[in-house]
Amino acid sequence: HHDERTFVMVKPDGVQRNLTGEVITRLEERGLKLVAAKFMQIDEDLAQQHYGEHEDKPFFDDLVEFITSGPVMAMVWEGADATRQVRRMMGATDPAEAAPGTIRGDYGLDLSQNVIHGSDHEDEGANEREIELFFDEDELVDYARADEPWVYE
Ligand code: YYY
Ligand code: MG
Repeated sequence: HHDERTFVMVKPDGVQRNLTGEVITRLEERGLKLVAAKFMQIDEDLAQQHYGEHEDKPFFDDLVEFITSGPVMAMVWEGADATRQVRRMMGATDPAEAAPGTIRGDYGLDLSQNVIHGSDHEDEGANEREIELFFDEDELVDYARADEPWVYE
């Protein structure tokens, strides 16, 4: 199956640092398919829902403030093992520990300003929950990418 979907977001720091195109290019060139995108500013309510799992953590208020501090590019990407593969491309949560070659390892230095969000592949159903939170079903575009026969056997 090549149709696993995952939620990806270029965070406010990534947008301000003009890394939106770079993130999209990396995912595109890997063979993942963009099926939805929305350039938007997250309000406090959506931020608290999106990061609900962290509401008891000491960094929660700062996290909500940061993610609502400027526009983000919210996206849905599709492909084989997409959730885990995007996480591998993102690198570790802390950019200081993320391997060079990963998005966080190449573009970040600070734990809270780590450029990109991707659904957690170890949290069952997180991808579908996050997609639903940000997109209506009819905003997901169903199409074939011309290079698919060259990406998948
Ligand atoms: O999924 P991921 O973004 O890699 O990390 P999470 O553990 O879900 O934390 C969400 C978000 O919170 C993280 O991207 C940065 C921020 N954060 C923080 O500011 N301080 C921490 N100690 C842990 C996470
Ligand atoms: Mg997470």
